[in-house]
Amino acid sequence: MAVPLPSGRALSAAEATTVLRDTDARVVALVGPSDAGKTSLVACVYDLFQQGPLGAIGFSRSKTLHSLEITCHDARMASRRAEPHTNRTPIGAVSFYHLELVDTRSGQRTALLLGDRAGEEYRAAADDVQSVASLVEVNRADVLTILVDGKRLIDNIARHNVRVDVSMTLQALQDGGGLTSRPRVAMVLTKLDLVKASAVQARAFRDFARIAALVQETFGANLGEVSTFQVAAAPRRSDVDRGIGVDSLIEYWMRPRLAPVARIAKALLPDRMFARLAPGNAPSGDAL
Ligand SMILES: Nc1nc2c(ncn2[C@@H]2O[C@H](COP(=O)(O)OP(=O)(O)OP(=O)(O)O)[C@@H](O)[C@H]2O)c(=O)[nH]1
Ligand SMILES: [Mg+2]
Repeated sequence: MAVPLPSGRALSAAEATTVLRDTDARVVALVGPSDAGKTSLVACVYDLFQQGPLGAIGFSRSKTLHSLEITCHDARMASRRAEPHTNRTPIGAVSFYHLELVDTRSGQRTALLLGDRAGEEYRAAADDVQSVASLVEVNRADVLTILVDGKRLIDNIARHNVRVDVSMTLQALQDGGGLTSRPRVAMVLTKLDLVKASAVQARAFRDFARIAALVQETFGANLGEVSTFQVAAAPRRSDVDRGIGVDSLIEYWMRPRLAPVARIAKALLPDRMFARLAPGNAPSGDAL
C-alpha cells in the first residue's frame, strides 16, 4: 500500500488542529501591517536553527520544510537587494509553519505553529470586526506576536500612525472576540538595524516603549501578559547580526501555556464562537 509522503507545505488551519491534538504545541499569531516583517521573522527562525541550536533549544523536525525553504530563499534574495523589496504574502488563508523544538536540558519537545498571513487582512479586520472570527490563528493563539515596524518608527511622519495602527488592530481583535482565550502578547520592534543606525533611535525606542505600555493599559485585562522584544530578522546593515533578539522571542513562544482562564458561560457566547473555543469541537475546514 502506498503511504503518501508529507507535502512539506505550510499547514492549513485544519491541519494545524491535528498537530495541536497530537503534540504539545503553541500557536503563535504573527500580527502586523503589510511590510512589518512577519514572513521575514519566520524565515529567520528557521535559518537560525540551520546554523545549530540556540542556547539550550535545538531544532527537532518540521512538517513544513518545503515552505520554510521557499520562505527563506525569498527572504535571502530580498535582503540582498539594495532597495527594499517585498515578497508580499498573498491575501488568502493563514499559513501555519511548523517547527518542533527540543529543550536539550529536559528533552522536552514543543511544537511551534507560526501563523502568517497578509498584513492587509489585519487592517481589514480593523474596519470590519466581523472578520475577526475568520482569523483562526488569533482566536486560538497562545502568543499574539504584534510586530511594530522599526522603519516606520524612525520616519518623522509615519511614526505617528504606528501607535494608532496597533491600538486599532487590538481594539478590533477585542471587539470581534479574538482575545477571549487571554493570549500572552509579545510586542516586537522589528528592523533593529535601521533603528540603531538612525539619528532618532532614542525617540524610536521611547515610542516603542510607550506603545507597549499603552497595550498593557488598554487591553491588559484581556491579555495573559505583555513582554517586549527587539529583533533584526533580515538586517541590511552588517553591523547588526541577523537574528539578533530572536532567541529570546522563541523562548517566550515556547513557555508553557498559562493556566486556562475560567471558561465563559456558553450562553454568553454565540455558538460559532464557542465552537472555536472548545477543544476538539472545531469544524474541520476552518479549525483550531
Ligand atoms: N532592514 C531590515 N529590513 C527588514 C528586516 N526584516 C524585514 N525587513 C524587510 O521588510 C520588508 C517586509 O518584510 P516582510 O517580512 O515581507 O513583511 P510582512 O509583514 O510579511 O508583509 P506582508 O506579507 O505584506 O504582510 C522586506 O523588504 C524585508 O526584507 C530587518 O530586520 N531589517
Ligand atoms: Mg508576509
